[in-house]
Amino acid sequence: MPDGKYSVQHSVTIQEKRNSLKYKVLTSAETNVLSGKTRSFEDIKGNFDGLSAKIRNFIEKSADLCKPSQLYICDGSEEENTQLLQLLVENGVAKPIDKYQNSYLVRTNPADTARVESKTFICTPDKYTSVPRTKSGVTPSLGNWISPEDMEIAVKERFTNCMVGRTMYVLPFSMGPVGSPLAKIGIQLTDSPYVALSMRIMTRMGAEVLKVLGDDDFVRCLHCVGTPKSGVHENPLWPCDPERTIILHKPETNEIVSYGSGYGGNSLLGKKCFALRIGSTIAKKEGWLAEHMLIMGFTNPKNEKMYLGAAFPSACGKTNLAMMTPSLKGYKVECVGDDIAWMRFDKDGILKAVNPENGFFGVAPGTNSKSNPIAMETIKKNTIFTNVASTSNGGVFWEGMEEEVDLKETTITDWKNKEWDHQSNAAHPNSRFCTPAAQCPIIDPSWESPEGVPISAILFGGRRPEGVPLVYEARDWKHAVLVGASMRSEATAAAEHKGKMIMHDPFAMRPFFGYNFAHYIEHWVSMEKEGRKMPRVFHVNWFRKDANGKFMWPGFGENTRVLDWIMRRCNGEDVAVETPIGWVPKPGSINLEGLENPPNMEELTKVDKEFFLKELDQIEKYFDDQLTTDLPETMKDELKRYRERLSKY
Ligand code: O2Y
Ligand code: MN
Repeated sequence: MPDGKYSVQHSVTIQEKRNSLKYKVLTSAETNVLSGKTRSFEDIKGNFDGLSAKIRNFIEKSADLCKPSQLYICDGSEEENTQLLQLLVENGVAKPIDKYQNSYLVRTNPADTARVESKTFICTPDKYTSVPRTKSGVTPSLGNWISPEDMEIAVKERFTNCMVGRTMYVLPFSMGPVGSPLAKIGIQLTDSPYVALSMRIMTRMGAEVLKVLGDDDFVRCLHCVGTPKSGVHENPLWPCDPERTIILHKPETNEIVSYGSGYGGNSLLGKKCFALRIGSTIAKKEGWLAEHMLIMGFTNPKNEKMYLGAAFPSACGKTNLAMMTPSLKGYKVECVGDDIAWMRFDKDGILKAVNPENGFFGVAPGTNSKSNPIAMETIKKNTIFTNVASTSNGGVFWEGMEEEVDLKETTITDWKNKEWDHQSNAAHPNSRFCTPAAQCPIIDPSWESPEGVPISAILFGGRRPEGVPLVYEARDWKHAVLVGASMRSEATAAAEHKGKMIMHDPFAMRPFFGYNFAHYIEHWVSMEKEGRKMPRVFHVNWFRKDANGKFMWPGFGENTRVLDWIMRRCNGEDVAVETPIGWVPKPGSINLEGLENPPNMEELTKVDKEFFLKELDQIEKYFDDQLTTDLPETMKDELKRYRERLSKY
């Protein structure tokens, strides 16, 4: 056997240990209610027969396929949480982080550390329901389609007997406050106790959800960490099957099936899979919006408060903005959510938003007492850390925490469980904290309001080192849709490209569309209706650089100054001038009081005709390549008007 590899036999031994622990702690004759039927699992924790017929049917069908040895119906209780954490610690999967109360570190298999976009599919009978028609020879970049037949083959091939010797956990969860008219319910079946614990943080999970669900339908989520074809687990503490990882979504039946990865977006199925991909398909059918947006409250010194949603691509600082500490006196930020917004116009025509999540699954590296002191406070208890480094005095460490940890006094164990060499990454760049939102010191008092919070403004943004002003406001709703559809941001193109490129990421949803992006544009356009108060829409760019590569805008808490300008626009103040790209700040209208090095506002608000003509060429080429004939007429008209405005400028 090669060094560091274990046979299935070995992992079964660990499984047996796991089982024996579970039996000791959990099995009770009263809860093991089998109604005379032979089931494919031998042992049940929880009241199976108390579940609705639809849930029992889902479990039985899945268990027939996966053949788990135990079934564990999670109730979401504190005791259950403690037992599962104990199981992970005793098995060596989780390590307590003594410095923080009830917090743990888990290290994954290094081959399973991020979402895998290339293995994520939407399944519909007709391909173009899922993805747009692309130009021949162009690599499609707006999602992957799979046929129902191929999905069935993929599922059978991977899931048959995949849970033999394992426990199938049943997780009833609500996306959105339990019982809210904006919330939706899912049931996830998984063989990962780590996923069960994380879902308890990221969603409202447990018995109360079952009560609200009654006999109604739900989103069916099936997840298995998998076993490689060879039967050999690289690391039995983190079983996975990277080669055969697949994440499937079937909007027609509201089904999500995920195999091979225990990590984040691949396994916490309430998040990207449900709240965005399946969510966006439900939203289209029902006439609302499921978006990759933070939601925040912003209050000025006059005690006027507004809520806004902001869509930035992954890794553009959404969590930092959602928890921003304002640099200006008298302003206040309160956080409703850091990643996803479900928004619906109410009967009075006001756009209301809920955060469907219950926790933050934030990127750890770069988070520190300067960039996000609120997040640093939030994670001090009840947090599961994944792939961060640990310190010899019982704490955690990652890149960006150099000032917070005495590196001379402590030794660091890196994310691969080796003594840190101070050369390579101590924490994986995609390492995470998974922490309850309710612990956030600036959580908004209305964050769990069942009807949601009223949205006055929507922000689109990205990392644009060149050309794009600090802030501008869209002219009207159709123009706003074009601004969202044209979003671009600097990002690492792909693992094989070292440099950064300006990538298209429309609405920050490129990896998360649940259906054809062209139809998504039409859906956004259709939101504007008589009697509705449309939110004002802005584009922001904190990331402009000067000729020396230095950021031109101070960012972080100083973004208060931009939010203040946005609020004044929403209040109808005359603080903007019209340009072909939209409304930019009038000279002197952004408050720069107290800034030691006043930024070059002329440059930061300038609209460079040549730059935007080139940008428009890029956008038209992108639409032409990626949407071809699917591009809606409204967008064609909008592009035409935009070119005319630019030509005359
Ligand atoms: O890599 C993953 O599995 C997580 S991705 C993620 C997690 C939290 C919030 N946003 C994202 C994202 O990629 O947008
Ligand atoms: Mn995200």
